[in-house]
Amino acid sequence: MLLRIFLFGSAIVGVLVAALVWAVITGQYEAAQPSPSPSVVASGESAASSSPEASTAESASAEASPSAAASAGASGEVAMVNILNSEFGPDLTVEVGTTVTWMNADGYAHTATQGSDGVEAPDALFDLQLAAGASDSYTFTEAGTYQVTCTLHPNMNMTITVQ
Ligand SMILES: [Cu+2]
Repeated sequence: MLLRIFLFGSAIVGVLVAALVWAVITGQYEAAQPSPSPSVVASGESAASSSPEASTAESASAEASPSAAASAGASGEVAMVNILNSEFGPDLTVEVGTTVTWMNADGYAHTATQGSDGVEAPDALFDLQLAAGASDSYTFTEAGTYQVTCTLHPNMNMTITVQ
């Protein structure tokens, strides 16, 4: 009996995770859609943006697009960090007020935590728990240099410069 309950629960969790992953993927795809010219080149970019690495560049270059600005709220810009193969990817330089979203494209958990070498800073402003396929955001409201690490993988580090 307990085993049956456990199996049933596992199935429900599996469906929920699949739905979440799908929602994230679809959301990203739509966000990347408003391309100025639907030419052959643009459709090529859209196809490429379905790959996790390309979506980082797409989001970074899409800061002038209306939908990207709208999702950030009041005058804030947005930036995306795509976590893949236990790497944050390139360091970022953003404007004050930018909302940075970390998207975990790996099949296992990460964190995006203010700190370095897997250690959370004593006064950390953010400690985002990112399950497989999950994303979460932090809005940088003050200029400065922010070290970001994953408390589960100490070799995962990046720097965000806010100016
Ligand atoms: Cu990690």
